[in-house]
Amino acid sequence: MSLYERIPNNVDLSNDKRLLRALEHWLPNYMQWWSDMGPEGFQADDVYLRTATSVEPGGWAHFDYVKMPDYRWGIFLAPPEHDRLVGFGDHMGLPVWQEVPGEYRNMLRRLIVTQGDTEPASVEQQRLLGQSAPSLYDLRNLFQVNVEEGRHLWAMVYLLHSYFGRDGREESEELLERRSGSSDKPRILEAFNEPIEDWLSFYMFTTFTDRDGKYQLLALAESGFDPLSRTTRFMLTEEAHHMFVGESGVRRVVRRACEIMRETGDDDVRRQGVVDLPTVQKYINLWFSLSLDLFGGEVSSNAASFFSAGMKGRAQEPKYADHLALEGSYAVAGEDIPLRNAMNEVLRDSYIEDCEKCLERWNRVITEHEIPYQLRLPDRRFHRHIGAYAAHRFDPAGHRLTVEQWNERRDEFLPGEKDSAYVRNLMAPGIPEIGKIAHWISKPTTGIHGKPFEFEYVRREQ
Ligand code: BYC
Ligand code: FE
Ligand code: FE
Repeated sequence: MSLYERIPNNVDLSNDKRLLRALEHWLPNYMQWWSDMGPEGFQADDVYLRTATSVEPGGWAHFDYVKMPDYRWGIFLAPPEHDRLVGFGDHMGLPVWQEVPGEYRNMLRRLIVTQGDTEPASVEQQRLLGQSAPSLYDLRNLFQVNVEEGRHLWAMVYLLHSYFGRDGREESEELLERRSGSSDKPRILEAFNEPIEDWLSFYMFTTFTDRDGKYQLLALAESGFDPLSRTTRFMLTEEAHHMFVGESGVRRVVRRACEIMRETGDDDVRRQGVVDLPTVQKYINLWFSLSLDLFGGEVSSNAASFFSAGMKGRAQEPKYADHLALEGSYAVAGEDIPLRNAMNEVLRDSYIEDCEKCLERWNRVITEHEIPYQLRLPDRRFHRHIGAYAAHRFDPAGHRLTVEQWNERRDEFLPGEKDSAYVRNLMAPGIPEIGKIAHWISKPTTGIHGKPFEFEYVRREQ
C-alpha cells in the first residue's frame, strides 16, 4: 500500500495527480512537525482513538488502538448539496462556486489560512499536557483532540493545494513553520499564542476557544465557495467532541470542589487539594475574554466584505429572514452600525448565548450541592485586546477602571502567578494508571465508545 492509499478520503485522491504531487512534498514536513510539536512523550504509545473513515452519518468513526504518528489523517468533504445556491450577500441566489472566484481569491486564501493556522497552533499549545493528565481517560481525550486538530489542518491544506496553486503550496508550508508563542513567527490570532500549561486551562480552552471554532466554522459552512462549505461542515462533526471534553472537564473540576466543600466543611478547599471556585472563575474570565477577541473588531469592513462576497455568512444563515443585510443596523458599543459591518458582533452574540448555556450547566452542579456561589461570564468589555473596548480597562462587571486600578486589581480578576503555580503543582505529575483518577477532579459519568472508565485508553510503551 502506498503512503497515499493510506489516507482515508472521499475526494478521489488516488486519481488527483495535482493534489498527490502537492501532498508528496507537504506530508513529510507535516510528519516532522508532528514529531517536533505534537504531544511530547507519548508518541510510541497505543492510544484508543477514533479515526474518520467516511462521511456517513453515524458511521464515520472507527475506534481502535493506534500510535499517534500512525494516525490516518484523512480528507473529507460533507456530501454535495445538489443545485446549491449562494445563500447571502451580493451574489445571493446564484449557483455556488466550485472554483475560486478570481475577485475573491485573496480574501478566501486569507480566511482559509487564518482558519488553518489555529489548528496546529492548538496542538503546539497543548503539547506538554500529557505529563499531568488526571487519568488515562483524560489523556486519551487530549490526544483525540490533538489528532483531530491535526486533521483540521489537513482540511485547510487540502483547499490550499487544490485551489490555490503555488501560493497555496507556500501557505501550506508556512502553516508548519509558524509556532505558537514564538516572538519570531507567531501564530496569527492572539489566543493561539497563549500558553496552556495545566488541565484547567485545557478544559477552558476546549470550552471557549474550540467553541469559537464552532462558530467560525458555522459561518464558513455557509460559504458560497462550495469546497470550503463542505470541508467545514464535516469538521463541525468532530468539533462537538472537543467542546464536550472542555465542558465536562470543567464540570468535573467544579463537582469535585463542591463534593470536598460538603465533605470537609472547609471553605478554603485549596487546603484540601482541589481547585476552589474563585480560581475556576478567574480561568473563565481569562479564556472567555481571549476567545471573544477571536471574533475580530465589532465594526469591521473586512467582515462586511466577506459577507457581501458570499464567502463567510452568519452561523445558521437560513435562520435569518434577510440575507442581504443591506438595511437595518446593529447596536454595537452604544452605536448603530450598518448590519454588514457588524457581522463579527452578530457572530460573537450567537457565541456568547451558547457560552451562557455552559455556565448554566456548571452552576447547576453547584446548586445541587447547595453551595451559595455562582460562576458567571465576564462582561464583553472585560480584558479585550481587539476592537472597541481594547483601549480601556474594565472589571468583569463591565465597569470602567483606570490603568492604576486595573494594575492593582488584576489578580482579583485573572489567574495570577500564585494561582497558576497552585494549579500547576496540584496537577503534576499526572495519574496514568488504569482506573485511577487524580484527587482534584471527579470521574466522568461514562467512558468512551461504550468502554468503562477503567479501560486502558492509553497503553504505555513498556
Ligand atoms: N488576533 O476587521 P477586523 C478554531 C486582525 S478557532 C490577532 O477586526 P476580521 C480552533 C485582523 O486580521 C476559529 N489579529 O477582523 C479553536 C485584521 O488584520 P489587518 C478560527 C486579529 O478580519 C480551537 C485586523 O485585526 N477561524 O478553529 O473581520 C482549537 C482588523 O480586523 C484578531 C477563524 O478565525 C485577533 N484575535 O476578523 C483549534 C475564521 N482579530 O487586515 C482550532 C477565519 C482581528 O489589519 N478568520 N485581527 O491585517 C476570520 O474570519 C477573520 O479573520 C477573524 C478576524 C474573525 C479572525
Ligand atoms: Fe479544529
Ligand atoms: Fe477543535
